[in-house]
Amino acid sequence: ADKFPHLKRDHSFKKLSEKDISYFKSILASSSITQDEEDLEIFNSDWLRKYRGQSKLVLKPSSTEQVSKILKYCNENRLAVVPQGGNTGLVGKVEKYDKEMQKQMLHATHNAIYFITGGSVPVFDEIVVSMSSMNSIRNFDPVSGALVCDAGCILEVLDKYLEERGYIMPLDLGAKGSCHIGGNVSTNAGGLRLLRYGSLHGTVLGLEVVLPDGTILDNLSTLRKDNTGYDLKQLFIGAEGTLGIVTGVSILSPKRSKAINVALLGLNSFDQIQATFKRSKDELSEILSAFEFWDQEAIKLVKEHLVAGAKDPLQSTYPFYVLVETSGSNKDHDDYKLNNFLEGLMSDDIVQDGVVAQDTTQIHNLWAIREGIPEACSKAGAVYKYDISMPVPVLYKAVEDMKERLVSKEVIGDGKLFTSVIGYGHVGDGNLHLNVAANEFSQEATNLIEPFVFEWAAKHAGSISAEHGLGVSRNNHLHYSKSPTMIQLMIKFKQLIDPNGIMNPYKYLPDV
Ligand code: FAD
Ligand code: S2G
Ligand code: ZN
Repeated sequence: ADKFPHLKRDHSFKKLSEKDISYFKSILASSSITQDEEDLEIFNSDWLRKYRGQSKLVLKPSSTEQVSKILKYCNENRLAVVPQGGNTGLVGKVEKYDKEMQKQMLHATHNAIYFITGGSVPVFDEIVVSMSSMNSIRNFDPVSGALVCDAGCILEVLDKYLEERGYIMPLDLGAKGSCHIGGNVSTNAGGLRLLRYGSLHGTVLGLEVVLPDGTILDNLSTLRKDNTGYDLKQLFIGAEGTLGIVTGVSILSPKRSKAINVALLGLNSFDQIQATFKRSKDELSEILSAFEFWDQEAIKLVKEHLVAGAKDPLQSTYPFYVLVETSGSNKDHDDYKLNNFLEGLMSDDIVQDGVVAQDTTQIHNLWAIREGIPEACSKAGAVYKYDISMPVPVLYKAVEDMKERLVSKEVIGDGKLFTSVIGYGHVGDGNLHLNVAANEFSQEATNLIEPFVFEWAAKHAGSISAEHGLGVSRNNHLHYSKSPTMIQLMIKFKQLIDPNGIMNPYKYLPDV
């Protein structure tokens, strides 16, 4: 809480008592209860080990019924709760660090400085309900591809399970090795495959959710069509644990394509990226499965920090790079289409250079460059991260306008507050990851970027959070992307479903 001085502990929430602990001990195995200070550490802090909650208790239920009993008790006793998945959620709050602290953190974990919400970390002494013990796969239908599993299943584990059966998870994130499908659903995660398979609002067929009063909402349908009444599951997709705990997920998994191709292109301008993107939709359309971009600052950092051992096969720094992936059923057909596409781009001088991966190792290496960018950025020092969406034509203008602003104020460059402005992201989703690297975090630096970046998004009909959600850092900026009418309706929903406000308090909606 010291990190968010504007937040005060809500005293309508009771403090944990021995009576509470003995109740939890009566319904959970002792191995599902963590009270030891040391052991609490990992649940009380995010990837950075920088942001600390003060939870005195972590519960790890192993069944939906146990989750139901926990919430029923917490609701009746006004005990606040934070659901936790893989604890990789990203909606950060810039903190003031001293240089020493920064250095430690670079190696704290994953070498990554992610300004992580604490969306999944307590702000005060909320009870953490970790879903890590609910990680069973319940059912898979090899005809439809419908997978039903516990919310605590790790995304990569599910993808491997499906791979053995010729199917694929319809989402892929850099955090796949740690994040849970329940956390993905709760943050409505987008990621690298959204262009091909769409959002979780489309691929999730049903959810099992425990409401704040302990009611179990069993909507674990595997039907592709069910038009009977309000589509209630949609409310919980992206709710970030503020309306209940997702305990089960039913998701439609597509067939895994046999023929995968990946090409890396070097280009001179963002206009050329747009022209390439439009052509890829014409010429690769049904086999296009990813279209990611990054700029020269990004590749410079990846090379500088040799992240993921990534090497730049194009051997020179173009102003822009594009990674195009196709996924189809016939390698010869796809090779023909992709080569045609690339030849056309080269002969029309839209692309300066290009390389097509010749085998799975080269495919992995090209993806390693893209997936290594966040980590490389974090090694650039103190990185302010903004995950914004806007119409594709202005996608890179956000980077240019930010750079121009910092140059005009003479605050970027050697010995200045900021060192670089970096742009990368999911072109097809109109989703830019704008990173502003500073020498250190300070209110002065923050004030130079915020609210400018939020105003910019609003002015360009964009969103202040494309895929990472709100957490504790975007909730008070929600008005840049949602009208007062919509925010009021969200508050009404929250009050209806969670009248005692015990679910993940202090986050997601504006502070009252
Ligand atoms: P946590 O971080 O544990 O929780 C996230 C939120 O969901 C919290 O508010 C928590 O309270 C809530 N929650 C978690 N589980 C449940 C549950 N079962 N029921 C109710 N509420 C729950 N995101 C993207 O969208 N696209 C990307 O490309 C992407 N790449 C990433 C790359 C890296 C390296 C990292 C670290 C993160 C990335 N992310 C990306 C962020 C992504 O949103 C999260 O990693 C992931 O979706 C959250 O899953 P988790 O299990 O870690 O959830
Ligand atoms: C991505 C991951 C985190 C970040 O790489 O697509 O969503 O913003 C991001 O660097
Ligand atoms: Zn992303």
